[in-house]
Amino acid sequence: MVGCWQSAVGANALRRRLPTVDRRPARRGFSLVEAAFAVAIVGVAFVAIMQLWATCTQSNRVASNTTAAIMLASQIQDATRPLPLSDPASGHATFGEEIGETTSSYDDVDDFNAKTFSPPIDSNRSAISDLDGYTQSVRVVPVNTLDLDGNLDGTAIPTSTYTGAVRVTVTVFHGQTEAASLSWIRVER
Ligand SMILES: [Ca+2]
Repeated sequence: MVGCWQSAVGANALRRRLPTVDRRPARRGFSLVEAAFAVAIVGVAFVAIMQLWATCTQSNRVASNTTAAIMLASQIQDATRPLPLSDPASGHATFGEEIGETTSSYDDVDDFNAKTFSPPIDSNRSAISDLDGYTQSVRVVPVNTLDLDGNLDGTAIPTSTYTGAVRVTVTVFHGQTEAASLSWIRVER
């Protein structure tokens, strides 16, 4: 019995002296290749995000320019809306502004023909200096009341022909780039 007790004591002492075995998996760092792959993936993602951001910014800028241009075309439409097709003094004798007329004194629709406004003007014909990067270009052509889609290029019906109707087209440029165009028909009231 004594021998057995001594043997048990010896085994316990030996167990205490032995190092504990860590059975968890050994930790391993990233290799250089793995790190390089990670950097490459992050780089590609960063470039893609930057390209997407640039595209969105460009799209927003174009949309903003188009909105401003449509508004400026509408200003010409509003400016000409109350005007007759014939000059109150000279009638149909002149297609375009009469001698001595200026933007503020235009009194019929075709006075606006072949005019450009830069800075653009509002419906009261006042310059909009805040939008001086835009230009309104106006064209007025006569149209046949039975063919309102005709004379698109303005050559089929000479401006000396009074038809009782005109097509007004306003093209708005932002810098040198066309940003919007608006056309409408006006008939003699
Ligand atoms: Ca006039």
